[in-house]
Amino acid sequence: MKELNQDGLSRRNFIKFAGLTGVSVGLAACAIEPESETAAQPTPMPAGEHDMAAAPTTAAPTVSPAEAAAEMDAMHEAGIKIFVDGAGSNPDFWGVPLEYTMDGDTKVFELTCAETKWEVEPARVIDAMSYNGIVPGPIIRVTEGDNVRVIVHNEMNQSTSVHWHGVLLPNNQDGVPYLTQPPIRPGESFTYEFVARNPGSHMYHSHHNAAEQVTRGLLGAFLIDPKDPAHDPAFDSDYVLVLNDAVTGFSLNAKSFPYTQPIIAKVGEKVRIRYMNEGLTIHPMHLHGLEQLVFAKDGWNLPQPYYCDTLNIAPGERYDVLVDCHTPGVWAFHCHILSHAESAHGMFGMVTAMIVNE
Ligand SMILES: [Cu+2]
Repeated sequence: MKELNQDGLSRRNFIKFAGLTGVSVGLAACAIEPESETAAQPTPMPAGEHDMAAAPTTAAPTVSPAEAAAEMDAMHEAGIKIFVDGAGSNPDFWGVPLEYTMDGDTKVFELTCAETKWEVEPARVIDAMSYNGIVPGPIIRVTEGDNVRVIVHNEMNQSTSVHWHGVLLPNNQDGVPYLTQPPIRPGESFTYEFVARNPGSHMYHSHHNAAEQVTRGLLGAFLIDPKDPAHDPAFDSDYVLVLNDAVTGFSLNAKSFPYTQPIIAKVGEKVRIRYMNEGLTIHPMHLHGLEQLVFAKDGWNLPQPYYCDTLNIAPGERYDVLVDCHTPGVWAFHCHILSHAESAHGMFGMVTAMIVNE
């Protein structure tokens, strides 16, 4: 009997993954290659199939409502256990800084675009496009007033370009093929150069076949620190949270719950979170138990910061928030379009937590 239940569980887990990637396909139907693993999945699972009590199989004996409820609970619990056990195990989740060299007074960065595999979660490895082999790409961080040079190498089978989203720069550095530059063809390199004028949380991403290239992973954070630290409110820790969907599925920093990482803080700390939406749809990010002070939009500090618990982040938008960790506990933190975060099989996708320790 026990063995049959375990079989049933793994079968349903398989259905879960198929169903989730099916949702992604719905969002990105025009953006992905028919032969990709994601596209090969069926259409979204009908709502009724999420209902454990309504999902008998010919091989399994009849499951009582009580057994079905217990099985659903067990799947939820199993996901939470993976998340809690994995807390702190993947510091790279929060971004890898891109090293630079100096050429005179210019900071020189290098990015290589390549087609790679990316594990959104162990059961789902996507055909990604990446900068320097990771999704999101490495964090480029400079200071207001810096001279910046970024050399981009294209090792992919498609042409590409890099757009510096939100950064004020000369038109010919804006990265839009045929509008401001030729595309960077396979095997070619292109050098961008500009002065980092406007401090704030910006992004860099492909601006060529972008619905495919960005949702497959050609994206990253471009942070310009202000010359005067008093420009921003004081904070103890600083996190970039990239929202994505379509090819990566509903993901935070290109990982899906329970393989996301929690923010871990101490009571009294002030945590800065930089939201960036690189997906194709809006994501309202909801933090339990702690208010979010929104102090910047698209890199521009707000004249009147405001508090909220749920912050709508549209594609292309960035928001900077400050969280005062005044109450200890494990606070759920997730997209509040519930189908991006939870099913009868447990939480998935755009879910993490903020752990505030005493
Ligand atoms: Cu969402």
